[in-house]
Amino acid sequence: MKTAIIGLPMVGKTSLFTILTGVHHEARIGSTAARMGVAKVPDARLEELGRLFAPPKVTHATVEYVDMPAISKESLRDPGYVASLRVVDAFAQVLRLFADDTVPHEKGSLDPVRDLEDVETELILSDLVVVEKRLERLDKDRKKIKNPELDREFELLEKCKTALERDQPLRQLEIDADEEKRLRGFQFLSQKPMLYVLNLGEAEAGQLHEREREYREGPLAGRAHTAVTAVCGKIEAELAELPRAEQTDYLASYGLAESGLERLITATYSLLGLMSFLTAGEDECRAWTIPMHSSAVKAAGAIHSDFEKKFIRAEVVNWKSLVDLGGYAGVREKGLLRLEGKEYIVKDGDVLVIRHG
Ligand SMILES: Nc1nc2c(ncn2[C@@H]2O[C@H](COP(=O)(O)OP(=O)(O)O)[C@@H](O)[C@H]2O)c(=O)[nH]1
Ligand SMILES: [Mg+2]
Repeated sequence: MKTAIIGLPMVGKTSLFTILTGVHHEARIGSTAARMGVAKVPDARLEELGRLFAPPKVTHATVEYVDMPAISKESLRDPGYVASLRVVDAFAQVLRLFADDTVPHEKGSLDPVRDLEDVETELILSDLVVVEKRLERLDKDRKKIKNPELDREFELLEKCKTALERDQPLRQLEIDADEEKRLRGFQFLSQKPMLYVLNLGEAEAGQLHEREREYREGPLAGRAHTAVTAVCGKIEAELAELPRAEQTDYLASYGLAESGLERLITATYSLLGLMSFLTAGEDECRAWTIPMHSSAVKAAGAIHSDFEKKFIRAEVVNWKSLVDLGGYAGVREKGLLRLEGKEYIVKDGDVLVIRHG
């Protein structure tokens, strides 16, 4: 699962990417290369299970981030740049709210809603080119051969075209599962789920949650398949340099209770429709990523394809019960370790033991 960090120049994309993934790279101005890094999904449940079982390995779920050079008309004309955007599952768009005279803003003033509309327009125009080309092709083909499949695709793309011409991103289009499937191959940019990341200045750090709510309920409300989160890039960067023991105090000095990065990663994870289940034992405690509403047999497959093929049963217990009762013997005694079959829908925070042939 990949999320591209996108936005205008000088809004803090690369800074955020570096703090999220710990990947440093020298700035290559004008380069259109996308750069990849991996972030651990913070998980307090996993940490507690790790304390209980004390295994040599505690393995977090991960999300992949791609640091993209700024979005512009020019960059979107570069096929390599567009290809890097197409393959991701979601976008995190950094919106600049921090003021800093030493770092000029492309447009000369701070206006995050203007900025996001500008980026949206570029994504929409890029999709419109693809839609129009395909419609032309379909038009020719339909004159040669009668095929209801072609007609259906034509109608669907007409619907997309109408939306795009009205300046509406495709993620807002109401489509059914069949239409979703037909559109998937195009990897339209304006169809990707979007996380808006408000990058605040230090002075506003204490009002992080208020600002986030203000935008979520105000100008960013009612946009399908989007989410909003606020961070203070400068503070996060300084935080990343501090030993863990000092981090809480440092956050508190700005009136903050938790790191914004953890919320950013969690928001990405849920925007992508993902959740995690856990496995826990003396060898390893680990969080695994699966789509929400996955069955036990699919969860088994996330661990190993053989587990999916030779699945017999899953033993399931909530992580909290396991921690509170001090391990498997405790939950078994209380009858809290349940046997579930293939079709069981795994819940966030379930600990699974897969029985397989
Ligand atoms: N004051 C302040 N400066 C920032 C913040 N985030 C980034 N910058 C600065 O803005 C400049 C551009 O940052 P960068 O992350 O490279 O932006 P990008 O062009 O969007 O990738 C750098 O000089 C950063 O130090 C922030 O949250 N506050
Ligand atoms: Mg950058």
